[in-house]
This record gives sequence, structure tokens and C-alpha cells, in this order.
Amino acid sequence: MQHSIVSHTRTQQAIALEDKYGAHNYHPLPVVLDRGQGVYVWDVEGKRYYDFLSAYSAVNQGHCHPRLVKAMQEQAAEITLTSRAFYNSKLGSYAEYVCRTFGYEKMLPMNTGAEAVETAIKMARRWGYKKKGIARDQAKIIVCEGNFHGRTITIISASTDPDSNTDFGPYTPGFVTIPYNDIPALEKALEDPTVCAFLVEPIQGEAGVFVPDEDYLGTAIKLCKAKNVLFMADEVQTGIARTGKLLASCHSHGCDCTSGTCRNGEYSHKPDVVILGKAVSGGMYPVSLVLANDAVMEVFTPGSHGSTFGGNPMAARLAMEALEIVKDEKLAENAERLGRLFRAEMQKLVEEFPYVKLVRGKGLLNAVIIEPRKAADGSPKTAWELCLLLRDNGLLAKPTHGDIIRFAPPLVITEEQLMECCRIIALSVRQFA
Ligand code: IF1
Repeated sequence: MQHSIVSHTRTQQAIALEDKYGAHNYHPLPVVLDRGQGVYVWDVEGKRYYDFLSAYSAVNQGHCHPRLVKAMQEQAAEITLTSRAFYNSKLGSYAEYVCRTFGYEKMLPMNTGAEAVETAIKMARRWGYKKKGIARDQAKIIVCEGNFHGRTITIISASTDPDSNTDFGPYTPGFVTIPYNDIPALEKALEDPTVCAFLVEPIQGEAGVFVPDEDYLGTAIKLCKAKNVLFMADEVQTGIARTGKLLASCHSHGCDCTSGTCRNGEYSHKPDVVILGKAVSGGMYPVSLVLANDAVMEVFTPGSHGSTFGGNPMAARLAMEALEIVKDEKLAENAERLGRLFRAEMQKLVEEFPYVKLVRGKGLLNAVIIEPRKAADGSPKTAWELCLLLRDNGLLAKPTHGDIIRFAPPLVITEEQLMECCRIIALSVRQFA
């Protein structure tokens, strides 16, 4: 008895401290995580959970992958940061590795996803002025309603989500918003000769895992090329095997990159710019990057862009190891196969429970829509309450936009573990009746 009281206090203490001294910019699920290994995380009470968020698809390789822990320990004892004032022994190999893996001529290393998106925005604007001949300060970038590209002022200036941008003005100009998955709207927006780029998520994650029509990305890429506009794929969340291919963009041209070596480079109709982050390092360290060919990347001249940590040897070492793991453990194939199995299991719940509206997704990036209800006593029965039940039953997931639960386990999950998780979700949905 003493033990459970003590451990309960530990949970309460951790939450109280974070509440008292931490900004309230999140509303976390009430669970205090303390350890992670593979698909599992443990809270401070020692209770084990399946992690079905993977830190928003940053832990595709599983928590604390032994190869990544080893790489981090070794590199930590050698050298971690040189700045780009000097060369370092890891960046060149890392740059070659990612360019060959994804089929581009150049990469620019950054740290967070938002920094990589900002880098892409700067690159597109400067390309517009220097290569497309757009009048200075007039360049526009097309974005989609429901987008999520990060939290900086410029990026939220392109957001249509009031939670992301209210009361953070004045906003950065130069963004044109169109509906997602709407080719005629894109065609119309591309008529503007001052447009330099189209920035889009191949699948909209935060909006609720919106998978566009099969031919949307491929058609959009062709339309952009015809209008000399850069197609910029934000793969921060959908990249690194999450959707069953190394890049989600590869679904648009049938690249057979499930083997982990993407042939994206061989396809003429591929994104001009790819933005990666999160699982590039397997969740060990903030690592992001922008990929493009010379004709675009060369707009960056010495002193025109940078970052203290961008391209550091620790990031380089971890990223190469994390991407090797994706290949060696065939994580794209696993995501493709188990994603289909997961959606089939969730579809059974859709057919059995009226408040489970639908399941959608690709690979192991999926979402289930839960119709909000009220209990007999008037208390809410929403996706949040279901996530609390899932937590009690040993599975962690988080609702987004009220009625959507995103289910995104680490890609190292086995079929047996996935089926156990489907049983936990079914049990919780039944309890939620
Ligand atoms: C939060 C969302 C997901 C991203 C895409 C760029 C970034 C993200 C497609 C920026 C980051 C994170 C941010 C985190 C929660 C999470 C998230 F809910 F916010 F929208 F995944 F869907 N492009 N997404 O998804 O990368 O700067 O964070 O490294 O801000 O709450 P970052």
C-alpha cells in the first residue's frame, strides 16, 4: 500500500512541478513517462504502455534503439559540435548519404522541423527572385487549409488554425491559401506569376491524417513544373517510412522504395524540395534537413543562412545510423503491411460502434474519428475520455482537433504487438459505450 501511495505521489509531484514552473503551452494526457524501449514506455509508477504516438512520428525506429544509443554514446565522447565555421568529419558523409538515399544533389542541415521549413521558404523566395525573375519582396507561396508546418511566426502566418496563430500578429505576408486535395484551386492559384512555390504535406497529419486522392500529389507536381513553381513536400511527419514508403511523396509516382533505398531521384515528377525532420534521428536528437537539386540550393551563398547546431557531427552520426536502421529492419515494408492490418481491425469497430465514425491513414500513420457524445449524467464522452481509457488499458494516444485520435506506433512494432494493441483499443471502445 505504501508503495502505491508513494508512486502516486511521484506522478502528482511531476505534474505539479511542470504545472507550476512550465509554461502552459500544452495540455498533456495525465501520465508521467520515465523510460522507453522499442514500442514501450513506462511511467514513474513503473506501469508499461504501448506508445501509439511515437512523439508525433519522431520515434519511428522505437525508443532508445540500441544502435542509436551506442552511436550517441560513442560520438558524445569524440566531438559533438564544431559549428560550420569549420568542416567536421561527419557532415560530408551524412550529406552524401541522404542525397543518395533520397535522390537529390544537395542537402542543407538544420535542427527542428520548423527550421527546415523556414529554410525551404527562404530558399523558395530567393529562387523566385534570382531564377524566376519575380520582383523583389513580391514572391508568394501557396499553402493548404488545415496545414501544419511548425510554430514560428512566418510559419503560423500561413496557418488556418486559430489555435496556432491568434494574437501572434503582425503576420508574415506572401502566403496564398487553397483547399487541400483540390486540383482546380491549385491550378487557379498557379496562374499568379509571382508564385514561387507550393508548400504541402503529402498527408495532413495534424489536421487529422487527411490522405489526399491517389493522383493529387502527382498531378500537383506536374502543374507546378508547368508553371515554373517549386513543389515543396513537408515530410517532417510523413517521411522516414511512416506511411509505408521512405517518403510519402513516393506514393505519387509508385517508387518501390519500401526496400529503404528510394529511387525518387529517377523520377522526373518528384518534389523539387523535400523537408525532413523528427525520425531522421530516430527521436534521439533534433535533426532536420532540406533536400533539393543544385539549381535551387545554389541560391544559398556563404553567410546567407545557417544555424549553430545545423550539421553537427552528433546529428550527422545519428541520422546516418537512424536511416540505416530503417533500411536494415525494413521499416517501410512493416509500416505498409501492419498499417493495412490495423485499418482492417479498426474498420470492425466502425461497423460495430456508431460513435466510431471512420478510420483513415496510410502505413502506420492512421486516425480514428470518434463522435463526441454526452454520458447520462451530462459529462463529456469525447476522444479525450477515450484516450484516458486507453491509457488505463496500457496504450498511449492523443486526440487532435477534438474528435480525432491519431494512432502512430513506432514502425518496429510486430504483428503480435499490433494485434494486442487492437485488442486494447477494442476493449477501450467497448468500455466507452
Ligand atoms: C507541436 C502537431 C504533429 C510537422 C510537420 C513541420 C513540423 C511538424 C508536418 C515542425 C511538427 C509536431 C509539433 C508539435 C506536435 C507535432 C504535430 F500536432 F503540432 F501538428 F506532428 F502533427 N512539419 N509537428 O508535423 O517540426 O519544429 O516541431 O520539429 O508543435 O505541438 P518541429
